[in-house]
Amino acid sequence: MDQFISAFLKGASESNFQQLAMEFLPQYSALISKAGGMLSPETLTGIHKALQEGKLSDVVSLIQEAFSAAENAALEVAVIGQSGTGKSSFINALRGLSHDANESADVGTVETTMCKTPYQHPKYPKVTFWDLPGTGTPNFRPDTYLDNVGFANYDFFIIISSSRFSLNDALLAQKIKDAGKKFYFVRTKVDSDLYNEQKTKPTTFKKEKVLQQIRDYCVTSLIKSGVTEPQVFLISNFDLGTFDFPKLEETLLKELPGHKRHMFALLLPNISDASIELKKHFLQEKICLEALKSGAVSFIPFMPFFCGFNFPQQEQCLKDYRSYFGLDDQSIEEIAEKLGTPFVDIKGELKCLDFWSLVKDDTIITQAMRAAEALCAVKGGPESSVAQALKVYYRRTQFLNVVVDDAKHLLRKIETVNVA
Ligand SMILES: Nc1nc2c(ncn2[C@@H]2O[C@H](COP(=O)(O)OP(=O)(O)O)[C@@H](O)[C@H]2O)c(=O)[nH]1
Ligand SMILES: [Mg+2]
Repeated sequence: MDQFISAFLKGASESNFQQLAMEFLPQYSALISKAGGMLSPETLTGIHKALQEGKLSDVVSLIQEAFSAAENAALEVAVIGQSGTGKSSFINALRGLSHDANESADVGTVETTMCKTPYQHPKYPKVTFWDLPGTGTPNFRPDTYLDNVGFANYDFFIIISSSRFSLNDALLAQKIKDAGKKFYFVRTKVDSDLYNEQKTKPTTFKKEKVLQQIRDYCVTSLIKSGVTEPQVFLISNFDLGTFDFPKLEETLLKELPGHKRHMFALLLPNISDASIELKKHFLQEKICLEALKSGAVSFIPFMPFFCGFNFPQQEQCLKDYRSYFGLDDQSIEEIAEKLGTPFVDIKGELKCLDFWSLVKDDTIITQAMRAAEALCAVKGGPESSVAQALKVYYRRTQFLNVVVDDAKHLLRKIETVNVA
């Protein structure tokens, strides 16, 4: 069991609240991903104080409020750049859509208007990517552009270029900064820069050197245009797993508020083992906080007994995890088509699709009972209620591990086919 949970349950069963309060922040820091977690600094302070005062009902409501905030969080992402720089491709990649999918943004069409277009995330309707064209058109005015597109509505701005950043890009960045918003420079198409360099200078070609040159060139031109310490992320929309996209993900996650961070982490594409692990971290955090919440309920006198996790709820939980990792039926069908492998063959390789064989595994029950006995027997705590909470914790963890293993397995398969 996670140290975070066992320390909490042990402390609560012994009513050792000072100890619990002291351990809470370091335990939580060890639990969350390096990009941060879902609890805001205010919530953490609140939980710490509630523990110090032994007010478990406050702990329960603070965690519940954090869950609701994360569930209801909306995210509006602005993607700015000239026509042809790869905005639509970038938006499609972040929405997990191939360019030929029905709902995808048109790629390769020359943009002649200044109209902004919203693209909803197919699985997270509260997340919208805004395609903001027009920065390269003669009508573009940096001083009025942000007002015209309603800058206050966006959480952050991605400024895209596929060659060098223009003076207009730098002016926009300054305006975004003045408006108290965050911006990130993204230099697309580095795959074709590398390809061209290798073709023209086959004997002296060095990948890292070319990438450094592109980065230096972008940074220098932005500094000349007045941007202080610009950070530029080099990416290929055709290969998000390489270059700086993972670093961009991590930076965006770190700089978002906690409740938005959780949702953004879940919608990121599963492009590498590292991104699958990152997502796993966020879900593990939620599982632990759920267990902590139900565990706390067990120790509140006269609180309604925590009532389980029935099969439909378990099935839904597994379904949600599958969806986060792109293992829902529709995604598997699309992958099967891409790989040219029959759907049933791929299904046969994935353990997460067989709900009943997973729930038949009763080692989870045994584990939960043993853990509850060990934790509560000391002071004769409310053992059965804690056992329930732990059963849910173990079941969710089991589902998560199986889904993560399957996601990695499928990724390996896709990579093998791409290399061949
Ligand atoms: N090689 C390469 N081509 C890209 C990349 N991103 C976009 N493209 C291509 O660049 C063209 C313009 O892309 P699009 O997404 O329509 O750009 P937009 O006009 O800014 O929306 C299309 O032909 C894309 O396939 C990339 O990272 N690498
Ligand atoms: Mg476009």
